[in-house]
Amino acid sequence: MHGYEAIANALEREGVEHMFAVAAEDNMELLVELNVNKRVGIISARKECGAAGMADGYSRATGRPGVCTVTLGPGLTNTATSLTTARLHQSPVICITTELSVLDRMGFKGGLDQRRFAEITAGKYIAVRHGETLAEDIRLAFHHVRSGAGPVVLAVPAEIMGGELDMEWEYSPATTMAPTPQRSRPDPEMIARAADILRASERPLILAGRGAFESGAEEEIRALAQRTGALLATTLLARGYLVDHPFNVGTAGGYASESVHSLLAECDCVVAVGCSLNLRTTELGLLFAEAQIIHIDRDPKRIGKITPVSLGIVGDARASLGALNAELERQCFTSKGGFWHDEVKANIAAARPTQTAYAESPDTIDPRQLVAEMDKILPKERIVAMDAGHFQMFVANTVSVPDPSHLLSTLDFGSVGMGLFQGIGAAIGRPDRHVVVFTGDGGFMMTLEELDTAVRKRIPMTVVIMNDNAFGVEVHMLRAQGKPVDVALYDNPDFASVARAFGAVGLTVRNLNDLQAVATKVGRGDRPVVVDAKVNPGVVHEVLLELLTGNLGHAGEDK
Ligand SMILES: Cc1ncc(C[n+]2csc(CCOP(=O)(O)OP(=O)(O)O)c2C)c(N)n1
Ligand SMILES: [Mg+2]
Repeated sequence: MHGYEAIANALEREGVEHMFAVAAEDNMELLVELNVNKRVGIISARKECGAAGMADGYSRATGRPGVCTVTLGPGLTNTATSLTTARLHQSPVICITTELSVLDRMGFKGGLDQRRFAEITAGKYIAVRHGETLAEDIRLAFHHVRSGAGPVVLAVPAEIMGGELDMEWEYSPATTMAPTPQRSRPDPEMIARAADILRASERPLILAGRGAFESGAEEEIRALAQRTGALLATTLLARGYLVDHPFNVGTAGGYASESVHSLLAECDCVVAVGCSLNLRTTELGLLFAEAQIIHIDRDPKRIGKITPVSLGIVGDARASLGALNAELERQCFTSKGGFWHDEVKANIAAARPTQTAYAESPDTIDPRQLVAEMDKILPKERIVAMDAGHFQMFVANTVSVPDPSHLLSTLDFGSVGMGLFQGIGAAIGRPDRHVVVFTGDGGFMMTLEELDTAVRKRIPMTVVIMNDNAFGVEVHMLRAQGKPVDVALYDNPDFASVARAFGAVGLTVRNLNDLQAVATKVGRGDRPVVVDAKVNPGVVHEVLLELLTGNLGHAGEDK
């Protein structure tokens, strides 16, 4: 048996259904074997950063390992930004590459210390040592990513990949080694201290992040809010969580409306659960500066990492909140009502649908109006992938998702250009969902080669380019500094024509009328729909304005 046949067998046994790839002389036999004999779908990307980014999007959308393969050396270096993004999100991504024998290393494709490269990007490098350890090394790679430790580069020496294995091949999947996932229970001492803080609080807030959603803590959050009269808020990544709760004010931080913002600023205690308490949520730490913060997370390294807290509780969100509820019950605690008053409820309800006065212009659409209209047009069962840029703030304000697991934010590494890759990967993993990618014109131009992959794979996704003919963030920053903005201005090609040349549907939007054509195309057919939305470059998001002027404490629009 050849090494590539053994690897294909292992991947099949691990349940891999799709392989994101850029073929080269060192991995092509593996790809053929997977495709022909194992019926694993091969998603051939145009460039390695795309393949790795798609594997990341696939894993985010499905929760399963996303596997990609690239050639050694330059193929691997091309994955740098995608693997770093995956590491910062702790995505279960396995990137399979090869290694040259020691003698070859100085020559063709050899000028890279792959271990060092992989350790600073993906975080982990597993080099297969011998044919005899191949099974163990592959199993270790799957065990690593399934344990939540983030991505790994698995490097197979070229002579093992292409050579004959001198042994019986047997593979048992990594899942057989892993313990059943367990909930980590909090220390009762810490729970008692949290109860003390909550008893002394008059206006508590429960701030729920993606971790709370993933741990299934909804019932416990509702019960704790009822018991303490707490206000509820979520992080941006937990968008879509607890939306029907009358005391949920929506996204905390800069995206909150003025009235909601004042409510948040009144809190004297924050139970932050399953969230990072990043600077956007806390408005550079100013929003909850006076409050006692209880931070609950199963990973002790995340507690208090960005924002100082009064008490850290290491534990699963659901188990910890359950214990906190039980402790307050044991103490027969009844709150004085906290935020749970009709007036607050009415304020929250009134703050929700903000009627925005949109900027009028003959050739462009207000970005807020565009996102609001797209929110109505897009199928409800959607996955939203947001690229990074000024435009993303409008998307974050308004676009809705069925629950937090349907929102892919690529901001982990702050890189522009991950949105299209992750959207394609998500669409491959979740064909039952409509994927929409929101990107800027700058981000699209950095990544448009993968539009070809979406067309080739007949993915009926939607790509909305919020086109201001600029690196908008830089333009607004330069302008705020009184400097010329030319370095950040770009004349773009006609994206609708570009899309059609790729074989996608291409549409241009300058006004509400143009959106009617979009509504007739989205979610139909077997091709991507690319919307070149000419957005009004004069509309600057309030969160960006705050950052530029340093005038924090003011609010954005909507929720
Ligand atoms: C890979 C990468 N390059 C550059 C940047 C710096 N940067 C941040 S936002 C931005 C503008 C991107 O332009 P566009 O996609 O058109 O979005 P806009 O801000 O115009 O809405 C740039 C270049 C970055 N974050 N990542
Ligand atoms: Mg732009």
